[in-house]
Amino acid sequence: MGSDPASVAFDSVNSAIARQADVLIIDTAGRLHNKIHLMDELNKIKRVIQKVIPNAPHEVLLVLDGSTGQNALEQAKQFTQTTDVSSLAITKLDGTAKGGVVLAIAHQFKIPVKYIGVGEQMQDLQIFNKYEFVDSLFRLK
Ligand SMILES: Nc1nc2c(ncn2[C@@H]2O[C@H](COP(=O)(O)OP(=O)(O)OP(=O)(O)O)[C@@H](O)[C@H]2O)c(=O)[nH]1
Ligand SMILES: [Mg+2]
Repeated sequence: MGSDPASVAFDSVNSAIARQADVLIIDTAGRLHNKIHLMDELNKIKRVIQKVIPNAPHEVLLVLDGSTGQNALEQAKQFTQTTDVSSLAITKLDGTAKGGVVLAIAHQFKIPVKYIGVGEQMQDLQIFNKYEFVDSLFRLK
């Protein structure tokens, strides 16, 4: 709390290497796409990580709230402009919105959707399966 996010990321990478960890997940919290300095900070985090591991980060997962419709699209647009997003997770597809936003985002950004969120429990974060997803869109109640 209160320290520079990039230096936290730097320490995390070094610590992961020291502990011989296989995976390090860096979760950048509360980053609104309309706060330019927070977006720029993402690139600083990336540069700092690359001082230790030149080809890192190996994956950049953008998590979007699917219940916000157009706003999710706008966020995807802003984030992909400033950051090399490699995959998407789209959450809150358990509400009344049937998740058509997934189609719009996948179509517009050509970035694979890896996970979907359909509730608040751990098992509700699911690996995205395009066939099951299309089926669920047309499933009659
Ligand atoms: N119904 C529903 N709730 C969800 C889903 N995914 C997350 N939530 C809830 O949404 C709230 C916010 O989730 P977080 O994971 O804290 O969101 P975040 O994107 O990490 O937020 P920041 O770290 O502040 O940027 C929590 O109460 C979650 O339980 C989902 O797929 N469906
Ligand atoms: Mg968070």
